Amino acid sequence: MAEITYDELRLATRNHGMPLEALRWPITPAGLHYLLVHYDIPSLEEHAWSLSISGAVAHGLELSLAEIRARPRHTVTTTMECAGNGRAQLTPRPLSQPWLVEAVGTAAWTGTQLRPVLEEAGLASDVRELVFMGHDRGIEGDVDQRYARSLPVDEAVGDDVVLAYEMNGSPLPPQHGFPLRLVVAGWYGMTNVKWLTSITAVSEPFTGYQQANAYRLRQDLDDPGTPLTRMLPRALMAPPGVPDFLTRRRFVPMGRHLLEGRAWSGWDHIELVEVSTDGGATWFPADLDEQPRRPWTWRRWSWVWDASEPGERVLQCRARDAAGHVQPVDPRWNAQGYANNAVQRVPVVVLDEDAGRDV
Ligand SMILES: Nc1nc2c(c(=O)[nH]1)N[C@H]1C(S)=C(S)[C@@H](COP(=O)(O)O)O[C@H]1N2
Ligand SMILES: [Mo]
Repeated sequence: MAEITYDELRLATRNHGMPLEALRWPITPAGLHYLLVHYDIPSLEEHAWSLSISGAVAHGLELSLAEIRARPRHTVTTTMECAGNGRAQLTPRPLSQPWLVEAVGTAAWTGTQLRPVLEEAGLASDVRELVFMGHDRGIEGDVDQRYARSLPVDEAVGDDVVLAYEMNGSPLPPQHGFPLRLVVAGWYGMTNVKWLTSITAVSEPFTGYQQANAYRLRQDLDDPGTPLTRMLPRALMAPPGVPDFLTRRRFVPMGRHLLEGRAWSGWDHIELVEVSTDGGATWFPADLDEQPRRPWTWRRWSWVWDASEPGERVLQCRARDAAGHVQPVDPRWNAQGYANNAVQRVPVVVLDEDAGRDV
């Protein structure tokens, strides 16, 4: 891999991935959940904040946090993954937050469903999209902007679209969107607008930067491309054994090892996870735990590996969802480095402990 730039390093130290050993938890503790913040984390105070719902609606609404909390509670447990996850493994590497595979986490988001709020506001019959705007402001692609994304109406009224004020049972931490964020279960991370301050009903497609320039699959920047929506399937493994501090290369003793991890897709439930211990020449179906109630909550898999010979191995895992999406072995390149769900590779050294080194 070409050396990362200073700008990428600075982004990588502000934002962080989920350490892969956290795949062992069904719900990712807040501090281990990945984090992606385009600009600065705003310091918002509950009493000085409100959510406005306006645009092509019969009744504009202005809701305080107390009013939102007084509405019926709804929790969605969803795996959330940044659309740029896997970007750093593309060649040439699109310059942005240089994710390897760790830009993921699963949290229980509690708030109130968006649909009844929209019903109360009364959407005009020609409304096509809802625009969700965050409080955070910055400059990107020479455009001074507040972070904003839109959703088509038929997606916005889905059961698992929530105005969330809690993460894993506690108020949202500042970095994850305090006091309120949008959560659209199953969609790539960028959809889940943090520090939400306004929702605007519009009858024309929204052309803001994060919609029309970013988060599109395209081969070059002149190509309008197609917008990213739901997460493609991915299986990840909690790397076995112990790591070397600097290289993160893994060391395991000879013998049997439980390989385990989780797999998810925003399209449908995971129906197959396969494991390879010989660099992809042969694949074995893993055991799958029960799929959680919703397809977009990751599903645990496990498989016992008998490491019978010393030497170097490459462990891999790959998932297929019930909609037929699979993971490619080699990354598929696109200009901004999105949706790279190529198969994870975990190099491991199997040690013959009788021959010396003890782990
Ligand atoms: N207001 C706002 N919302 C945002 C972002 C942001 O920078 N500002 N980043 C988006 C992106 S790209 C991702 S991947 C997710 C990350 O959510 P998390 O940091 O809670 O994991 O938030 C999304 N929502
Ligand atoms: Mo993201």
